[in-house]
Amino acid sequence: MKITDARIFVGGPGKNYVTLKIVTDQGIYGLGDATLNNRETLPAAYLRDYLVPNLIGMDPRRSEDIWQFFYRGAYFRGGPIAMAAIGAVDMALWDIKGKLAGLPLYDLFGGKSRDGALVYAHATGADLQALMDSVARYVAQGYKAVRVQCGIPGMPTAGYGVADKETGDGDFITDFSGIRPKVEIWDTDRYMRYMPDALMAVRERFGPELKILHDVHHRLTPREAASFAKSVEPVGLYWLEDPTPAEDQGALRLLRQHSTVPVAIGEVFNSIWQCNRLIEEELIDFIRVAVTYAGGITHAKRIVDLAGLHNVRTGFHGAPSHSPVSMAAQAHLNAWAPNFGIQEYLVLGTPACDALFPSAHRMEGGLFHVSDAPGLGIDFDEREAERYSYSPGSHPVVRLEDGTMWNY
Ligand code: KDG
Ligand code: MG
Repeated sequence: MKITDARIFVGGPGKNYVTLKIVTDQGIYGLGDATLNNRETLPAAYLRDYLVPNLIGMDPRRSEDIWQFFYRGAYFRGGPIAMAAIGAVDMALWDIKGKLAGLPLYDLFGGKSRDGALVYAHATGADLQALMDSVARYVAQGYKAVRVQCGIPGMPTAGYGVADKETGDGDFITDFSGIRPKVEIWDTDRYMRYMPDALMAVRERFGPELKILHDVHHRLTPREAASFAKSVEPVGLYWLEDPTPAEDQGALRLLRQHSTVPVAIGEVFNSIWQCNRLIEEELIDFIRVAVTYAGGITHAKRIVDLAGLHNVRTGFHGAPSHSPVSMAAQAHLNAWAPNFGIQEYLVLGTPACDALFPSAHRMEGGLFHVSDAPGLGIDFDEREAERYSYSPGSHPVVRLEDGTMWNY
C-alpha cells in the first residue's frame, strides 16, 4: 500500500483551517488538521515543502515509523509549526488505518471507556451581568461545565476571553482585519481584586453542581498566581488554567504549596518534553495539549499515558481555532483514555462547518458522542472548500498601562 497524493487546503467558515488529505493507491484516504491559529500558512508550507514530497510512495500503515522519520529525521526538531504539520500527517495515517481495519479509532486504542465525554463551553460577558446571562444560556442547553471570563471594572480594555461590549461577540481571539495586532491593556491589580468575587457570584447563582473553569491566560507572576489560587479556593473551581506562562515550570511549586485548586496547563506545548516535568512532579491536574500541535495522535497518546501514571487527567485544547478534524481525533482519545477529564468544545455544530466537515459526531446534553464510523469518522467536502480561502488575522498583543509588553 502506498501514498500517492497529499493535498493541503487552507480556509473555512470564518477560520483558516489547515486540512490535509492523504490519498492512497487503494482509494482509501485520510484527513488531518494542521491549524495553528494566526500562523496557519506556516504548517501548510512545512507540509507542502518538506513532509508531502517525502510522504509520496510511503506505506501509510507505518504511522509510527513515519512519525519518527519526520520528528527524529529533522535536525532542528519540534516547535509548534513542525509539530502541527507532523500532527496532521499522523491523524491522516490513523484515519487510513481505521478505515482499513473497518474500526473507529477508539477501538484501535483499546475501546470505549465511557459513552459520552464531558465538554465545556466558553461563557463570557463584558460585565458580570452579561456573563451570568451567558452562563445561563449554556446551562439551559444542558452544559454541565462552563469556562467563565468577564470584563473587569476600570480595566482599560477587555481582558482575555471577554466578549466585545458592543457586539457581544464571543469569538474574540482572532481579529481578521489584518496582520497587525490590536493592543489590549492589562492590569493585574484590578483583575486580582475583582475576579475572585465575580467567580464566587457565578457559583452562588448557579449552585454547587455546575463545573466552573477559569482561564488566566498566562497573565500572572508565580507569586500572584499562588495568591490568586488561594483566593478562589472557596469557589470550588473545576480548574484554573494557565495561571502563569509555563516556561518557568519550577515556579508552579509555589502555587502548589499555597493552594489545592486544580491547575490545567499545556495548550501551547508541542511535545512530551514540555509536559513531563509538570506531570512527573504532579504540579498540574489536567494536561491541555492538542493533537494538532502536539504531534498528532501518536505523540498525544504518549502524553496521555504518562499523565495517567501521575493522576493527571486530560483536558485537550479545543479553542475555536481547531478544526473538526482534530476535534474528531480528540473525541476518539477522549472515548478511550482511562484518565480522561474534560474536553473544551467549540467547533462543530454550525451549518457551514458541518457542510465542510460532515460527520456523525454529536454533542448532546453537555456530552460529546463520538462517531462509530471507521477511522476518524469525519469527511471533508472539497467542493464546499472552494468557497473559502486564507484571510490574514491576528491575536491581540498585551501591554501594561505604562506600555510594557505582557503575555497574551
Ligand atoms: O490561539 C489562541 C487560542 O487558542 C487561545 O487563546 C484559546 O486559551 C485558549 C483556550 O483556553 O481556549
Ligand atoms: Mg486557554
